[in-house]
This record gives sequence, C-alpha cells and structure tokens, in this order.
Amino acid sequence: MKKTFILTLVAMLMIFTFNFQGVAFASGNPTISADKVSGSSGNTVSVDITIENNPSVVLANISFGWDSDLLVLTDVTRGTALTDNTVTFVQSQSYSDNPFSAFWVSTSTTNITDNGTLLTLSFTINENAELGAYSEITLSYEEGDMLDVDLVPVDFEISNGKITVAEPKVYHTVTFVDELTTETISTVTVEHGKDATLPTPPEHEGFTFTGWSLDGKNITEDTTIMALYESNYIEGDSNGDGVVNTGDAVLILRAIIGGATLNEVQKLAADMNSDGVINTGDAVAILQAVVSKSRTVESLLISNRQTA
Ligand SMILES: [Ca+2]
Ligand SMILES: [Ca+2]
Repeated sequence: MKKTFILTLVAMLMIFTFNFQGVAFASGNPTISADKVSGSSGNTVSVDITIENNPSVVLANISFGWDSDLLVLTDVTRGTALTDNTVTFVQSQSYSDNPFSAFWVSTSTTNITDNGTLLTLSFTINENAELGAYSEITLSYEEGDMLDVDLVPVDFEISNGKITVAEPKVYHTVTFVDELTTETISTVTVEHGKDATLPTPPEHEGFTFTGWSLDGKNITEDTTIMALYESNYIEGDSNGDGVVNTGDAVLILRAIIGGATLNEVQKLAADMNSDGVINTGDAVAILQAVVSKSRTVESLLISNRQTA
C-alpha cells in the first residue's frame, strides 16, 4: 500500500520534472545528522534531526532506530526544513514502531535545497536507567529513498545521534534584595555551577549604588545577593553645604513651622535619629552634635594651653 503510494508520487514527479535540467550542488557533503544529548532517568529529552548541504531533495524517506529498553518515543515534531507548501509529509507509523520512518515528497519542479531541522524526536528515558547508559539514535535510508528534483538518488552522509543517561540537573534560587528597602528585587533559577545574571539595581534618591554583595558566578546553593548603596549626603547637613552646624538646625526648625521646604535628600540628611520624621528632636540632635564637637575643640585648646 505504502509502496504504491510512493510509486504514484514518484511517477507524478517524473511528469512534473521531465524537462528540468541539472542540479547545482552546494559545497560540503550532504549530511543528515541527529543530536547527541544527555538527560536523566525518567525525564524527556529531545533530539533534532538536521539536514545540511542539501543539494536538492524532493523525496526523502528516513528511518530512525533506538534502544527500546532505554527509550520510549513520545513525540515527533516537524522542524523548519522541507515545510514548503509543495511538500507532503507522511508519518504513517505509530511511535511504538522501532524503527520509525518519516517520508517527505514534493511536487516542486525546482530545487528544494532547505537546510536545518527536519524533525525533533522526543524520548522519555526509562525510570530505571543507570547512569552512563546510552542509546544510539540511528538514521538510515534505503537506496532510492533520497531523490533530487531529477529523481536521481542523492547520497547523504549519516551522522547518528546518541542519548546518554546523566545525573539529574540541580538548580538553585538566587534572590536579589535591595539593601535599603530589604525588598526582593527579583529571583532567578540557576543551574548548579552556572552564573546568575545580575538585574538592574533600583535607584534611590540620595544614595549611590556601589555594587552587589556577590558577583553571582558559580552558584552552588540557594543564594541571596544584596544591592549595596552608600548615602551621598552628610548626616545632619540639612542644607547640603558640606558642614554640620547651627544653620542646619535652624533650617529644620523653619521647615517644621512651614517657613522652608526640604527636598528628599535634605529630609534624609535632616532625620538625625532615622525615625522617618523631621521634628525638633532632629534639630536638637544637630545642636548637641555641634556643641559636643566645639567642646571637644575647646577642651583640646585648654589642654594645649595647660601643657604649653
Ligand atoms: Ca550644613
Ligand atoms: Ca527624626
């Protein structure tokens, strides 16, 4: 039945392509290859079947084989190659058939030189598979199963694929935290031993971002990374002139009675006791700091006079 179908299509193609002359060959050997991948027991892995240096193929009938003790074929998806609207794709077998074959035929009268992914095969690895066990993914075609636009057989080199049973991958959570607000900026999942991509740090008025507490490289456990900041104001310097003196206390007192307005950075500088409120307590704290500093200077002068 299938043979009759193929022969009918081939006959149609011969009519379509009767007058077609010559095929330009691409450089490099025509190759059909399967990925070599690894996955852990019980998990699903995908193997891409790729066509390269395709000189033109209007008919392809490829079989895929694997070790049924290790793998179960669960899905077959067409790739981007040989998806032209002249192409008919036939997948007449069930996934339990091993080998499994797929068949492409085109009514195109011009070269189809598509390269890229023909199919993606998904396999589930046996739950009891041992580490290091593997199965080849064998590719094969029969004489006359690969034809160009003149219905001349094309030779493709075959590169078999492989699925190897590996340790399950381990992932860790990296949490980025804002040092100032203690809020989470973002979280990412990182494979063991890989690097985390650092996010953009939030901006805070009155503060400069100085870096991250860790560089995010070689993550081997759940990790918290802090965005670090330093203030770019002097505590108590409410008028921002670079010194803390009675003028700063006076400005605060004026602001309290509505005679002056403090911007966000000035408010941070004015809030001496860091309670989030600007009140007379902050002005008093500034005056106390100024007085104790001048006392220190005064006592130094006195002791200097005494020793002189
Ligand atoms: Ca000042
Ligand atoms: Ca305060």
